[in-house]
Parts: sequence; structure tokens; C-alpha cells
Amino acid sequence: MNRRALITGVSGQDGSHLAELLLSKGYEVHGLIRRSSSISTTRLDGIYQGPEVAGRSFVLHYGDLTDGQSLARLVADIQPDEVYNLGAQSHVAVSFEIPEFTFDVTGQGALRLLEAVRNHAPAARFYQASSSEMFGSAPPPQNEQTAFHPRSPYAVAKVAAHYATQNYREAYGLFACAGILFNHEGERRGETFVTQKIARGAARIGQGRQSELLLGNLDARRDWGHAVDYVHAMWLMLRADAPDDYVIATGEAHSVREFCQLAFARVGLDWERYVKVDERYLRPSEVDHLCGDSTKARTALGWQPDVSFEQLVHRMVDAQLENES
Ligand code: NAP
Ligand code: F7E
Repeated sequence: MNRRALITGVSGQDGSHLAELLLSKGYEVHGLIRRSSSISTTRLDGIYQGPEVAGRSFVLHYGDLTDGQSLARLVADIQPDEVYNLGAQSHVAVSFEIPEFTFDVTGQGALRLLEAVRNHAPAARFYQASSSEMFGSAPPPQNEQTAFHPRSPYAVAKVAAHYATQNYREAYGLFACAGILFNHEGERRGETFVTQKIARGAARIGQGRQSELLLGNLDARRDWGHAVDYVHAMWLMLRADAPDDYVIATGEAHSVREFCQLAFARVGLDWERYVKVDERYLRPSEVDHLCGDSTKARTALGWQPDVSFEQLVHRMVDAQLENES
């Protein structure tokens, strides 16, 4: 029998890569999507199977992390072997604008899904998408022992979801793991995250379609990896003998400024001529420096990233150049 997985956030960057990975391993994959007035499943175009496909291995279901009943029904009906909770209002800056909604989806949503698993599929293995944002202003390098100091409503919600995951493991014996993933990007990254904004801006400016790029804090430092490497780590965590939490990171941090320099150099331009700082993109409280120590995952899971920082920047800019042509 094929293993069966349920993925929330399947239409997002990570969800689409994870669905592809699991399908390639012979899983039957079920994905949760929200109803939207316009199509939100373009990242899934390559794997979509309509209801007319007999014995399909990829099935989308309507549901929402704010609707506990829909989650309970889906978990009860699907009886997944593995549940990956990737759904979230995942934009840090936006979380300052819609904190209640962010907490409902990103924090309480995880609790609703854990409750659905506990009640309807307690043997399922559960993955929670925790985040390096939980470390906030804790100095680098950050690892599993580092105390959290969240700096945004998004990060506060992720801390709540993280502790809920640990609590369901301890209280009910669920095989529940939290992956504390540092920033990971790629060709499918949403357009308002800084890396894609820069990749797209550099490509468009290089093609003469845009004249300048407005950004916020250029000094922020992040440990940026590639999403394909990181979804592999999620899958590895659920293969371990016992549930645990792991930091996933490259161990290298770069500033937003360095990302700009490499991205514009890819199209033969000097970034300083085109990038302008606009205070509207500054955050009420910022996370200055994230750099992860993923020794535990490398040792216990045998995980390591393949894509370097330079390769990541080049792949993102090249994809944007193709999009725009
Ligand atoms: P993403 O591209 O923003 O995808 C988020 C997904 O969540 C989308 O499929 C979105 O659906 C879905 N979603 C939003 N609200 C929902 C709701 N109310 N009910 C159900 N689904 C909902 O995020 P990502 O970069 O793939 O990240 C995946 C997960 O990892 C997120 O939980 C994120 O917070 C976390 N994380 C990301 C990073 C990173 O660097 N990428 C690092 C650490 C942790 P729509 O398509 O309909 O909007
Ligand atoms: O910002 C600075 C900004 O929005 C990175 C999410 O996936 O990773 C992501 O959160 C840095 C910040 O990602 C702009 O102030 C400068 O310091 O790309 P970002 P993030 O906030 O790190 C974590 C791990 C997650 O879990 C989240 O879900 O870049 N920055 N200028 C800017 N950021 C944006 N978005 N736009 C700018 O114009």
C-alpha cells in the first residue's frame, strides 16, 4: 500500500515542492486549498490531476486552517499516514497589519490540525513548519537550545504552534516533529518576499522594464537556502525512529545588500544605481541577524543543503529573466 500524506499550504512554495517530492516517492498526496476568486494553484500545474483521472495520486480538497470542522472531517476521511502543516499567513511584515488573522491561521490553525490528528488519525506522523523567526533577536548562531525572542505577530504565532506541537507529542504520544527552518527561497518564492522582489527587480531593470527598486532594511542578515533542499529535510524528520525538533539551515548568513549586489551583477548592473530605501518597507520591530546551526539535523538525519547562496541568487534571477521574456 502506498503511503498517504495530507499537506496544508500545498499551493505555497514549500507545499508544491513537497507534493512533488512525495509523489516521486510513490505517495498518495492530498492537499488542502482555500477557495479563492482567482486561481491560486499555479505552482501545482505540473502535478495537477483532475477528478476525471482514474486512481489519481494527487487530490486537492477545499478546507481552511481557521475551520476546525473541515480539518477534522478531512483527517477522518483521508486517514493519512503523514500530515505536513505548511499552511500559514507567512508574511512577517503583513502580520503587523493583520495580527489577529495571522494568529488564527498560523498559531491556532496548527492546534486545530493537531486536535484533528489526535482525534481521528492518532498514528499519523505530524510535521509542523516552525520558523527561525521564532529566534527573533536571539544572537546567532541559533540552534535547538536557543531561547525564542519573537519580534512579530507572525513569530509569536509560530512559537505558539511550536509549543502546541511539543505538547501534543508529550501529552498524547503523537509522532509530532517541528522543523525550525531558516529562510528558504527559490524560483517559486512569493513576489513580496525580499529575495524574489530583488530577483524580479534586477531582471526587469536589466530588461529596461523598470527603473528602480524600493526596499526597506538593507542591513538585515539571513541564512538563505533553497526550498527543494528544505522540503527534503521535512520528509527526513518523519522517517526518524522518534519524533523530535530540528534546525534546518545552511550556516551562512548574508545581508539584503549582498543579495542585491549578486542579483544585479547577474544582469551586468551595479545595484547601487537602482536600489532605493523606502521607509514604508521598514518593520515596527526587525530581526537583524539569523544564522542557523543545523548540526543536529546533519548528524541525526544525514541532511545537508546542495544549493549555495550564489547558485540560489543566480537561479532566481535567471527564472525571472525567463518569465519576463
Ligand atoms: P507560502 O508560499 O506563503 O505558502 C503558504 C500556504 O499557506 C499557501 O498555500 C496558502 O494558501 C496557505 N494558507 C494561507 N492561509 C491559509 C488558511 N487560512 N488555511 C489554509 N491554508 C492557508 O509559504 P512557504 O514559504 O511555502 O512556507 C511554508 C510554511 O513554512 C509556512 O507555514 C511558513 O510560515 C513556514 N516557513 C517558511 C519559511 C521560508 O523561508 N519559506 C521558513 C520557515 C518557516 P494560498 O495559496 O491560498 O494563499
Ligand atoms: O524579509 C528585509 C526585511 O520578507 C527578509 C518568511 O518566509 O522567512 C521569511 O520571513 C529581510 C527582513 O523574509 C524588504 O526587513 C528589506 O529583514 O523576505 P522577507 P522574513 O521576514 O525573513 C522566515 C524564516 C519565515 O518563516 C517567513 O514565513 O529582508 N527587507 N527590504 C525586506 N523584506 C521584504 N519582504 N520586502 C522589502 O522590500
